Amino acid sequence: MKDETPQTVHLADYLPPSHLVEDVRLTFRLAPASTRVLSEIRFTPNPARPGAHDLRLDGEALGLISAAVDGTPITALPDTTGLTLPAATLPDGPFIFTAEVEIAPEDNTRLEGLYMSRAMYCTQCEAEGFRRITFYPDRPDVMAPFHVRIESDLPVLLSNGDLKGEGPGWAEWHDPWPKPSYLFALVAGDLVAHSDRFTTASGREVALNIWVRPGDEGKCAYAMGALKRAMKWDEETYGREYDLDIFNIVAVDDFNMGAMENKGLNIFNSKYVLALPETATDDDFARIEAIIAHEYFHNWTGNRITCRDWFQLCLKEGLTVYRDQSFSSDMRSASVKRIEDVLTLRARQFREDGGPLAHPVRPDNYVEINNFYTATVYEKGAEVIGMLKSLVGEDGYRKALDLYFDRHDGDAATIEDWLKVFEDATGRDLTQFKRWYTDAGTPRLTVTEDFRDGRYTLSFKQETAPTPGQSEKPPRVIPIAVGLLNPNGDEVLPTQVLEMTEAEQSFTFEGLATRPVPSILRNFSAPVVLDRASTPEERAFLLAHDTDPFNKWEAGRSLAKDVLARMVTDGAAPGPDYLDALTRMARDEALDPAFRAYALRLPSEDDMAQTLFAAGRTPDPAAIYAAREKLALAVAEALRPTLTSLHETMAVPGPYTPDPRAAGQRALRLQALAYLTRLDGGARAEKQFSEASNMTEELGAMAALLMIGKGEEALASFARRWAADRLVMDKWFTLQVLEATPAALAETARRLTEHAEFDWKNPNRFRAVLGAMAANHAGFHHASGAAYRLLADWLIKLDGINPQTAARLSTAFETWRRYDADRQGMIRAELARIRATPGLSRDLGEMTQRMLGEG
Ligand code: B3K
Ligand code: ZN
Repeated sequence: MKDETPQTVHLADYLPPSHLVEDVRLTFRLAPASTRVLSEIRFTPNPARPGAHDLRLDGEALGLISAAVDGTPITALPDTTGLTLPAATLPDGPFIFTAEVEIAPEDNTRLEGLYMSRAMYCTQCEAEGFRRITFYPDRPDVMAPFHVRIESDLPVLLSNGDLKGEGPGWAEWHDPWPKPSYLFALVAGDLVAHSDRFTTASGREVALNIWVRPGDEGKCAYAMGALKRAMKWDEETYGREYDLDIFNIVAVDDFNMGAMENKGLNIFNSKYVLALPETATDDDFARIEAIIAHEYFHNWTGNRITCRDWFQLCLKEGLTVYRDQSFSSDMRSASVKRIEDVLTLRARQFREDGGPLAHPVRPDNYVEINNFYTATVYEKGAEVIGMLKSLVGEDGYRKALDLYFDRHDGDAATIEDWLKVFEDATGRDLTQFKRWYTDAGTPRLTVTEDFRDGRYTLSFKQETAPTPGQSEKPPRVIPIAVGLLNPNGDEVLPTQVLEMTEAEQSFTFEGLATRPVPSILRNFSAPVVLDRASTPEERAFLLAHDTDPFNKWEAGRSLAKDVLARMVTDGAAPGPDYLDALTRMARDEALDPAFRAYALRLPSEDDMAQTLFAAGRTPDPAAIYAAREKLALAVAEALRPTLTSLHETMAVPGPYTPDPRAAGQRALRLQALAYLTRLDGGARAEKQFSEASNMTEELGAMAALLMIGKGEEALASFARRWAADRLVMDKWFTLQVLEATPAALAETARRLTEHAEFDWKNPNRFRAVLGAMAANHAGFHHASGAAYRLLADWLIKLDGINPQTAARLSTAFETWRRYDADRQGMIRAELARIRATPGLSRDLGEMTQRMLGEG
């Protein structure tokens, strides 16, 4: 379907709704090609908008059968985006709007609104999918209680809230909590439940169900455990209890993203629910725990308090990511979790912030809001809350959050409301802090130092490069956590948070006997790029002695980056500082194995490209690849005895459990295996592959074999074993693409798109091949441009059926300005080709326009 000429929506144009909704009744008569939706909506004029106003109802791709106001049929006709009821035709006071529409869920390939996934009906309404179900003021600041009746012969019929009645062919649900339409959900299918119970702190009994296809009910125990841990954690940590008698989760195979927090009826991509030791990796288990928690936490941060408009998206997303990160760090190792979160932040958000798609945590304009569910809104949004907490302290944070829940329960709130509760609860002025929400770009923090007469001075300078639409970048308040170490390794100053508010600012520490070694930006206290000249000896010293686990890891990381950067330039072999430091760290049994695994991992190629570009160089993907391969081999050779012993000692005895301790050991063992496979021709990996009793080790061994080009047999046996499991087969597709050599990548990906099991309409499978292709840095940026062309071909094809997923994957091109003129020319040409496609969606249209820098 063609979209109309796209309109830009501006935050500055916000107006409260003309009418409020007091109550909604919906009846669904489900049929794949012709579902009837009957609605009865009680409207009342909004006192916040005095005077008589037209009522605009959103509605897209709806077949209008009939509509009436207080029983009188309306004469207005819908246009392509909705229906306007002229003020003159509306009563002065409350009235009831009724309508009957017809929709075709089986033809809905966009996976927005009501659609079908393998014979099951399900919905996705955030952000603006409800308007594809019926006519409604589809905006988050219109909140109402919903009554829903579902008529269908399917055995399981679900909607939000509590079940009010059911019989053969029907079920009725009532959600007493007023909610915006984006939180509406409906599911109907032949499903079975994995059930449990939870008793809340105040004694409410909650029935918990995870609904899946018959045959999958044995794969839900981990997700259920995670849900119960999340419910308890939110009571203990934020004082938030669940507020309905039933909590349902449904796993769906065709889903555009990870999961959705619909009130009382969360809908999940099955990938983030189903897990058994033999089908899911340790990383999968960790992600399931995090996403189950994330969606559950939205019940308070998102549902009970929602967003006034979509510009405020970070109000619920940044906060909820912050909450799920804190939950995971309480459940697991906090320091390892922090390393993982920063790796993601740099890989996705810094990348976004440094290119044409840079936007503030709270954007002020959009064409298609689905394009703003970004790493900036989510991950940087979470970092901003972490900074706020370190500025106001633990107690201040708790007081502010209590006030937020008290003051805004039931509201559709804004970032101004959010900051105001912090100001009121702590007395702190947050005017300058607000820039973190309104200004895009990653500040670069340059550090210089001076030591004389026992006085040690750290001087900082902050600079943020211009971003699209924002040329001025006034200084922000930056919390810089600093500790000082003596040259003998003792800490002379434990962590202290310096508050930088000026463009340039110095901080002095008195009474030091010797020049200290600073540990700056501990625990990554602000999302900035730290620029400080340092010697390899000093980095090795911090890797050995820093008491802050994050900075300890960071020291090893920057050491590796320095080594790699030199190797890229002059092919130099890695120096002994790095290899010795790495050996000592790998052998240090006082360190968590998961930490050691991360410290042994080399910086990714994309990370190196980002780093070189930020340092004013043009990254050469082929040179980065070659240098990284060479470094990996050098590490393998230099650490061979250590790695051999780690591969043996880190084997976890007994049956598989997904706990963080065992997972950390497996991660370290697999890291050792990956290096050793470069030396032993694959002997260990083959053995491990054939003996593996869990997916983590099976997949890790297969990856090692593919890496040295010896994976054919493993691939074949893996495919035989897992042919019937879609989620496991996604991994089979992905791994071949990720491990393809740069020259073979495009052809490997193309061949896989012709595989009988390549279902391009399933987002998981599409991403498993084309998303993975973009993640293979040297292959994607191969000088032939073949991968660029292949991706563009597929985006154009997918855009016609699923614009949201196409637009999301187009971000593979967002880094184009980093590279040389030839690559820039090729990518620009692909973006222009996409842009010129007739009937291009608003989603992909906006993305290509922004990436091309057309405004
Ligand atoms: N709120 C949903 C995301 C909806 C995305 C719409 N394009 C999941 C989440 O963040 O929890
Ligand atoms: Zn969320």
